[in-house]
Amino acid sequence: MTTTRLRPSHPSAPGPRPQPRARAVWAVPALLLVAALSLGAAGALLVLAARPHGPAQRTVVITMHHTHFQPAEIRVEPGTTVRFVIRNTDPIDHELIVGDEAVHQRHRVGREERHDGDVPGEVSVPAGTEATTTFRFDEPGRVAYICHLPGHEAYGMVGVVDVR
Ligand SMILES: [Cu+2]
Repeated sequence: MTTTRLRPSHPSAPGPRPQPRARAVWAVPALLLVAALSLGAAGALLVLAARPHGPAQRTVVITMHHTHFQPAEIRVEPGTTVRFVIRNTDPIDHELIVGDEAVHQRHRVGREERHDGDVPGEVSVPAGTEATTTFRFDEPGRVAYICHLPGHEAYGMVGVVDVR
């Protein structure tokens, strides 16, 4: 954009008048301003197109305390990917399993000792530790999260994600 014209070596030699150069200096910021405004509008349109129903990603902190989930109910919009950060403040181990009824039934009768986060929405949380797992909620409805260690569901270690 900037063009530098070589001046004659002698300072008093006749050359171009300063007037046209001053105009060019003004033109540069004006063009940059227009470019910035255009990019801003385009950026806003891109964000709107990518998020038709609000934020698509969310972090939810869940505390395990006295063999209960806090909170025991959260609400998300369909299409949201939730990153669960789960803090076990109890002196005993817990787990968080989120999924449909078939998933929960499988965990009620199965004997999987550990969930190290390979499966989305299934994670063990040893006593006094914190773990994370990510799960995407696509369809409207109610999706449970449950601790399936023996006796914990019956004791009330159950929560629900209200997707709507
Ligand atoms: Cu538990």
